[in-house]
Amino acid sequence: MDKILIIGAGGQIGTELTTYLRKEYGEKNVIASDIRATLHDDLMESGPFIRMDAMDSRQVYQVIQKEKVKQVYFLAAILSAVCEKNPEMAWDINMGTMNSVLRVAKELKFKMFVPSSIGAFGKTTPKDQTKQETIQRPNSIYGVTKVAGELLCDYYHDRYGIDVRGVRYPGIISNVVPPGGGTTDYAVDIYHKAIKFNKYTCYLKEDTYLDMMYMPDAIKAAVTLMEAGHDSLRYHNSYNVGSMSFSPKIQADEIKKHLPNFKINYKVDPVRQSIADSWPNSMDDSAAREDWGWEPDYNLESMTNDMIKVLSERFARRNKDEETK
Ligand code: AKB
Repeated sequence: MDKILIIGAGGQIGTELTTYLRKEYGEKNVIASDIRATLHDDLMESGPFIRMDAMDSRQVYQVIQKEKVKQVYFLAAILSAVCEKNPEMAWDINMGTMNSVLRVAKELKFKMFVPSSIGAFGKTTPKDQTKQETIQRPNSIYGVTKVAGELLCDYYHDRYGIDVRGVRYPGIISNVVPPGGGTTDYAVDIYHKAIKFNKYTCYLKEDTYLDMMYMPDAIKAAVTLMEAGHDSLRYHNSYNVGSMSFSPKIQADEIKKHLPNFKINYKVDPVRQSIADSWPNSMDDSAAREDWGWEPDYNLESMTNDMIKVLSERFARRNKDEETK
């Protein structure tokens, strides 16, 4: 079995992907790494962990060579809203870490997964059923790093033969680790606030459509693409993948089917609204479906059923634990 390294294992995708891959490929074969000194107890206890600064290519080289790693899931990145607060840091971290790991890939020749995002599109991109190949002139610094990252991965593939693959993720919704600092984070927070308080104040306008995906599908996309035959891939990296597209109002209406007293109101944050307005309403993912059999399992209805069930049970358990303390 190939050894797998997850870079950024403590993040929103990394946490669940590490757990999934350890179950699938064996705990010892999946090494979690992060710049943080320690991760959630479950991850620390279920398999190996290495503290690593992905900006430091010497350190990355040493870990990958010593552990004989053959596959890397590269998930270190700062999300769009935080990027906008400090564009210089956004460039340094998002590009610096990717550049450092790609350089090591050139020497040690491992296979890589590097995600891009709907953030790689911009105001001049056609908004509905956005094509795989289309205008990419993003207006946010996050988007600039995403397009530059896509191109850099293409370059390493074409010039050095590195098998680097990736998808353009929509906003990702998870019930395990909350996202940090994205434009699409409202779509997660809304479930927490609906269950706890029966109300939510949204920072995007009610009719702002965005592409979204439930975490089990996000993991499925990464793993299915990594397992696909190399020759069936036309694009290698930056495949559009979609599963659902909705606005805050539509999501709130779906939540009301479970919590009829739920109320949503709106207090628009101009920075995140402007980023959301520049992103697609929905992506055409036919290339991913044709080349490697992409097919999501969840839509808004099934995701909402699951989110409300899982979170309600968790909050009830916590309340009970508090009472018995
Ligand atoms: C963000 O909102 O920044 C991310 C993304 C869509 O890439 N969730």
